[in-house]
Amino acid sequence: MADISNKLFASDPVVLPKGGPLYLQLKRWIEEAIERGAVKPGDALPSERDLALKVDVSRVTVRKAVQHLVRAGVLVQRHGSGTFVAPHSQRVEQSLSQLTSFTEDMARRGMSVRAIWLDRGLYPPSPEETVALGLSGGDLVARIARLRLSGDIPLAIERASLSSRLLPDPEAIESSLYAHLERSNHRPVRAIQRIRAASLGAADAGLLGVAEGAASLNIERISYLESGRVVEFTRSIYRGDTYDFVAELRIGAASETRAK
Ligand code: 16G
Repeated sequence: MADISNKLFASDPVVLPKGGPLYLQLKRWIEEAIERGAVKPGDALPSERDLALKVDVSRVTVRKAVQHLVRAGVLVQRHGSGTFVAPHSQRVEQSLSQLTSFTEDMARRGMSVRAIWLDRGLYPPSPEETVALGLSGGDLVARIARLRLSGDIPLAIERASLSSRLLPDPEAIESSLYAHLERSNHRPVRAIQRIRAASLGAADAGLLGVAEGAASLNIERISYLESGRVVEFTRSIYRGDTYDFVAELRIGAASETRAK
């Protein structure tokens, strides 16, 4: 692993960004060095003593700055071998404002996708499916259940229910449900999602390759056609250790008026 002393101290003497207590200035200086790529994930930080000497601050100040960065996940400490710039996050970020499919989400990140089919077929609907999909007596429901993976890494379990009128032949889906629906002009244009934290039972944990009781994000998506008709009622279980759901928030019209 590379020692970053030379890259870090290229500009001699070190000039810390101004403002706030000294340990925060040092913390920002280290963050900036990481942001501009002067130091890379996996690089070793100089020892506390060397940093204190070079930057001309006390070792207590260095320790405090480093502790804050470790807590923030920017640096990692390995017992006996030192402090390192943390590896890039392996977590997947998904926007909460775009109605996209799993296949599209992964393609955008250059990740390959595949699915292991757990079930697909036509069934008499459960009461919950009848209500969610607005089915009438005698209607059948198309159920598709998949373990979704990128390469060999299982990311989510998805169980989708659709009216058999919109998906009469679940066997015909090749890999993407949304691509299949698009072909028959039934791709949803709007959806409501409900997300809650849960812990995995033995069977789902086994499928996702994590320990029983590990954290998951359980998402229920009900999506609609332009006409307001429900297309899918899908329950997805995402591994809690691989997904970050990201939402962009904007100031509301009422608060904007107040702020003026
Ligand atoms: C996403 C949707 C899921 C939809 C699927 C279609 C969430 C939480 N869920 O995973 O409701 O059925 O995409 O993906 O985002 P596909 O077109 O790749 O089969």
